[in-house]
Amino acid sequence: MPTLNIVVLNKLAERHITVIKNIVPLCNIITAEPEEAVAYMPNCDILVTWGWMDIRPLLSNAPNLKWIHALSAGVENLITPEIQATSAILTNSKGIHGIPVSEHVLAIMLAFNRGLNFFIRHQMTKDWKRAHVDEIHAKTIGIVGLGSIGREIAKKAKGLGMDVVAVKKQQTTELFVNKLYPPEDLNEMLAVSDFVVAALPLLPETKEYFKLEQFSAMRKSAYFINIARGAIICEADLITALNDGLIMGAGLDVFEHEPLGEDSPLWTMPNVIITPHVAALSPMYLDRAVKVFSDNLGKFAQNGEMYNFVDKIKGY
Ligand code: OXD
Repeated sequence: MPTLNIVVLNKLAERHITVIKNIVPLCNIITAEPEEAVAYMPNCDILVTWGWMDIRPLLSNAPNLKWIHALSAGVENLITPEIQATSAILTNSKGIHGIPVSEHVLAIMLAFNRGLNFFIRHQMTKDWKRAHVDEIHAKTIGIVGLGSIGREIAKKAKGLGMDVVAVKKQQTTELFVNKLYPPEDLNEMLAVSDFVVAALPLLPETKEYFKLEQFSAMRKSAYFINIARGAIICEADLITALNDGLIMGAGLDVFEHEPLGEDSPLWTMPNVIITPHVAALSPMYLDRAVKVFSDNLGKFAQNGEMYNFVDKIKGY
């Protein structure tokens, strides 16, 4: 096997290099910013990037490129005609997000129920104001999309005494879910949920999956949480739902346009918690992502069966 040239568009710690070299000792690993990476592309066999990066400028002089790997689960900026035209395979890091994203969802649910969105705002003005606080115990969480993230959310919610319902295409047996609904019964599930969590991948068929009809089907006392992708919802309809009191509040980590524009009314709504697309982040993120990459690298080097393939046309 000739030496593999791997270009990584992210800094790596020494321990990450060691993990990769333990799997495939015969490799050169170059970490570079996208602008510097151009110089390394003529010899590059494998490009490790993020799904939100625009790598098109790197492709024009990359005759040996065989594999593009995303350190993220999302690959939205990698599904382009330029990348589709290459013979390189595409993989992602799906499967490593369950722990941080589920903790993020719990943090948002607890924050709303214990009034933190209200209390933190009043702390700024030293205002001793009490407000209604509640328990999440025995509340119902409705999870839309039961992949590895949805399942981890279900497990943790169940552990906190919540009733868990979910929407899923295949009616599988799920250890932590009380009731599964088929996609056509989405609105029925929304009507029984105190918290609705969107954990769906963004695909052509899940674009604007949540519109005014879905927000109207939710309870007026319910909270909507989006840790998937902004385009899963119609943001204008969510704003209407919040303004008209169709739902109680929203916890949003992802937006139609990121960063969220300064003029978005969502910023100043007291019943909205905004986080800047950080739900999956954790000090452990890169360790886990490098493990996925290096496991797959071992298979690539041995012509074994790789995993986490992304169809470059379909986008998933
Ligand atoms: C991802 C994310 O796609 O964190 O990995 O959103």
